[in-house]
Amino acid sequence: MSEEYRSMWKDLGLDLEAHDALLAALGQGYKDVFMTQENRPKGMEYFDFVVSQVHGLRVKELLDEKAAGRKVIGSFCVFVPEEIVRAADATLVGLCTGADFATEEVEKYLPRNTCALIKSAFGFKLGKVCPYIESADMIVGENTCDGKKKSYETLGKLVPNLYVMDLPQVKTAGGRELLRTEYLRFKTAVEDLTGVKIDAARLKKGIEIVNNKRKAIHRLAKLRKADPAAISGLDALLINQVFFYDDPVRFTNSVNRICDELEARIAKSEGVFPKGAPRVLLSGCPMAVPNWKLPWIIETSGAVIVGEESCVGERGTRNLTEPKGETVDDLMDAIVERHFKVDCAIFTPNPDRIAHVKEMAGDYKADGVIHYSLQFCQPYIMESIPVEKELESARIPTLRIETDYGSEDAGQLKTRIQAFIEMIGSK
Ligand code: BJ8
Repeated sequence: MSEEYRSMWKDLGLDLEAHDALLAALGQGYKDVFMTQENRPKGMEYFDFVVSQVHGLRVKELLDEKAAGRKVIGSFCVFVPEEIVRAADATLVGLCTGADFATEEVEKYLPRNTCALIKSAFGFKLGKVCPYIESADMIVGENTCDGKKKSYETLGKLVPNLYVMDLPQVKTAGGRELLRTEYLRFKTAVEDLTGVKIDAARLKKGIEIVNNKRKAIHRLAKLRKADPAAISGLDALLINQVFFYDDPVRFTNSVNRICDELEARIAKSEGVFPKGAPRVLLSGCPMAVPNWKLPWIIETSGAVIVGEESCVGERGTRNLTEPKGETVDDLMDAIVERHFKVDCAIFTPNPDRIAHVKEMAGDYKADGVIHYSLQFCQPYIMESIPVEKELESARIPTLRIETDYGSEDAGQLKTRIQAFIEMIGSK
């Protein structure tokens, strides 16, 4: 990395030595997982570049935006409405939560049996290795699972600019009203931060930009129904991960470009896996960069992942915000309506998610479903049992996995997954 970037990281207060070690590990992990795949679509070069520049050029772009008077907002959850952030000419970035870092230090603040995703957010902050958390003008936490909401009480003492959004846990009229109240409060907070008054025209523009990004992802998802698969699940997951931090318009164009290429591949029956390879749907907790362990094990065991029922995947992107109405009130209602459909496991009861997993398994012609929960994630671990029951009653084989970000269980996971793939492949 250039001297320019090193001084940028220094100015942000990063620990350069720790940061070098993180980048080296990330680079090596990326090479091992992504560069060993064969016949990748050419359009993946763009996403490879974005990942290689995740702490470089992209951070510089954000700092340039800040220098021009725009604001950067960091978030940990798909309930934070990007439409509102864009409407104020600000940029929303997903904060790093996909790798262990500074674990010893983290466990001085959080119990050991906290999920890896929450620990990771703390590790990047405490280890001083995340340029996004350091450059954000506002960090949004949300009251979702117990782990996250209690951890924000502590995170608020470590970062000066934490804003906590309350969220409903039931899909009732009262739940919807709470979401609406909180989105209006968030809109005011974003206006105060940016000094931009959000009017209907700005909201419409914000909705359009974010919807276009989601539509491009829908196009990609549809192309994954092909057999042979034109793109690996790993590469498709990577695109879904980049969704959270790339420039939205550039991202949309890049996804559409790779979709053109995939359409041409499908027309020629060209695939990255042989026709008839076992097809797996992944369902469960979100997988943030660089959490690629499980998909890598699955795809190096001969199966192709054809979809992700996850917030880094279809749960996060499947619904569009209908740009209905001409007033700020109408458009805010549309944003509430859209996000109220997100079927995160923090909701109780949560029948929509179970129905969606089943629907996706059918749509993507999955031979089996692998349900992935992070250890200590009560909402998804609890929900994995009714998900499995429902799928098994529909004769869809299901494997429940609980894991973390470490590599210690990789051998054991490989054995279980290979057996599962063999079973679904022989059906
Ligand atoms: S809308 S899934 S992004 S909350 S893995 S921290 S649930 S203990 S991430 Fe999520 Fe928003 Fe829901 Fe999606 Fe808690 Fe589980 Fe950890 Fe989790």
